[in-house]
Amino acid sequence: RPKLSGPKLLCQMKIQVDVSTLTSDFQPFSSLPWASQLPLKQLTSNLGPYKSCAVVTSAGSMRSSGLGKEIDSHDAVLRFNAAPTSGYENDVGSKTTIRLVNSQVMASEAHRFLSSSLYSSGTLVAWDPAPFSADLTQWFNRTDYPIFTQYQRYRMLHPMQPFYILHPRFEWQVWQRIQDNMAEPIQKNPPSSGLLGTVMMMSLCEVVHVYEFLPSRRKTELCHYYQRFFDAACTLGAYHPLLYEKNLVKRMNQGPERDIYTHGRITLPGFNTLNC
Ligand code: NCC
Repeated sequence: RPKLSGPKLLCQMKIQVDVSTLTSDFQPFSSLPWASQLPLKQLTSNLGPYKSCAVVTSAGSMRSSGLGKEIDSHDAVLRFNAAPTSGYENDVGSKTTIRLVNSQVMASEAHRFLSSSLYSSGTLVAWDPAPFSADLTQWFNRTDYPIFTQYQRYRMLHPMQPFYILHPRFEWQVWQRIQDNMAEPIQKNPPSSGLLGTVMMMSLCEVVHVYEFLPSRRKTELCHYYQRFFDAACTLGAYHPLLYEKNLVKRMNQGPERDIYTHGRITLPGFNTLNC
């Protein structure tokens, strides 16, 4: 299989991936009593467009980065799961425009998803590892974690906060982009929140800076910047095809190579700026 160049990969991503979210008119949800809790419109029609966006991974190498000011200077900032800003402002900034959470975080007692103030600012977006078919009814009957129960509960408690659920088709379309551009078969698990969020921001922003997805010179086995837990698998992947995701992002990077080493920074163009 020929290796596609960066611009070709970017165009594939733009054309073959549809950043869609669930709306209240989708079957099987439309016939359920809580359908009206789902947004009426797509995330991409309600949010943005933003000029510049920052995607802040939760990597341990964010620690002592001093990137906080730079991150906050973007028009929109995306964070993941339980990643805090309080106490880490100097390294990760304090602005949170969107938070992308996986269904495990929504469901596990430890994360106190329903009650912690960590989740209650900005726009929430959730996703769940769905069956490969991406069929909504099949998924609804067999979610990985109880994403819909938790969604309904959360919406009751925070009815005014915008809260989207990614369409399972999206995660598998991104997965397919990785697989089609790798020589070997990759594990059939969805991409990490990091890559899903990056592609989502490319559909909302003119330019996207991703921090510490490709580790800088601060690379460490510290899993998260906010926890004293060490595991190289956080950076290299186990369940998620993380190493392949990173390879793909490296090929799409339009910023200088040096930015990775010094700032852990990748520069990606928004889909709307691409002429494919
Ligand atoms: O760790 P996690 O991700 O919340 O990190 C968010 C994204 O940052 C990138 N990352 C993180 C750490 C690191 N050392 N290097 C990185 O590049 C990745 O792109 C990652 O997606 C997830 O993807 O949702 C994940 O969530 C955790 C966990 O569920 C939550 O943190 C809540 O505790 C998963 N860990 C486990 O299941 C144990 C992780 O595999 C992926």
